[in-house]
Amino acid sequence: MRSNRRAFVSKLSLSALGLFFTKKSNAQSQDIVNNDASSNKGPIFVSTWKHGVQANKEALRILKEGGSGLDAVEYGVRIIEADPDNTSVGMGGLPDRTGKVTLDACIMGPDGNCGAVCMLEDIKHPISVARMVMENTEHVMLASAGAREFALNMGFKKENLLTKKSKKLWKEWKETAAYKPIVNVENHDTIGMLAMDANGDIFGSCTTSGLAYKKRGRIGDSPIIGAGLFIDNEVGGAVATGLGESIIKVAGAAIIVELMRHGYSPLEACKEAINRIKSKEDVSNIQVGFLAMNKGGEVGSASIHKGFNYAYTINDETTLVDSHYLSK
Ligand code: SD4
Repeated sequence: MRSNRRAFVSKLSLSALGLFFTKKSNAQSQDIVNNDASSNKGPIFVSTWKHGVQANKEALRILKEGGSGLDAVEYGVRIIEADPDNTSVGMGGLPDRTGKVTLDACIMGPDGNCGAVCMLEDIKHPISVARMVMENTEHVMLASAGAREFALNMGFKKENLLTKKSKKLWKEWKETAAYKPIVNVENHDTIGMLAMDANGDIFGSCTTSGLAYKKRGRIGDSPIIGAGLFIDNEVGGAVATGLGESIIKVAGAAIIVELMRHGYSPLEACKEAINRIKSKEDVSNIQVGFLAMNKGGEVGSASIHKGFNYAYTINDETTLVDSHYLSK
């Protein structure tokens, strides 16, 4: 059940926090508990992996310029979708085994509204298409050719997403064509973002090209509300990264929010979700990372293996925080 191991960081000084998390390489990350009364509302941003630093900064900029929380989580991750050097999100994402880049994304707001696209081809910004599904259709998710047609009708441009680099990597892969989801940072770096605005409302987004060299038609957790992302504005939000099949099997993001509703801290909830995966399958070659934020602005994360990290932005400062991990 719940442990009381919490690092209370009062008057949160982000530079100090950076030190706290990077000083000891073996140190396990704890919940970030925000005791600063003036800032237990937002803006607070967290996003998965190192590229989250750039995404959070953009999200903060959008919010400061008068954008909504939804604009912030959309435009924050668009920066990563547009980066051709990033091989697991948007343009430049590694293709499926037939050489096609297929993108998955979803977005969710504090009113419980959400939108998603999966297996979207030729469109660089699936997160914006997901938002349009939410705002301009009576549906939650559009897939494949239908999603593409919808995007083109909404004015998105058709683009080739397979870059020289990703094509070369795919061709190299084809020489052996061995498919094995490997545990390493390079192979798993979906961007999932959670934001709390100045009203304390919570928003989330998640976007990915999915697993490299996946079977054609395969969809992971990232576009699935409740697996890759879930928000309940009374409780908090959670996002996931890593092997989607394992995340879907435990309804990862939804279960974390539900655990927080029942009093778990974000860290405890993420750890419990990881433990559920561990109780179901051999995780020696699987990486999953969860990241959560509650209504108090507290943040926590847990992964199966060492190596997962996330960007944390509060009071205009951004820190890269190493996740708690559960394998020895
Ligand atoms: C998927 N969860 O498609 C995604 C992959 C991922 O970091 O997170 N990569 O299963």
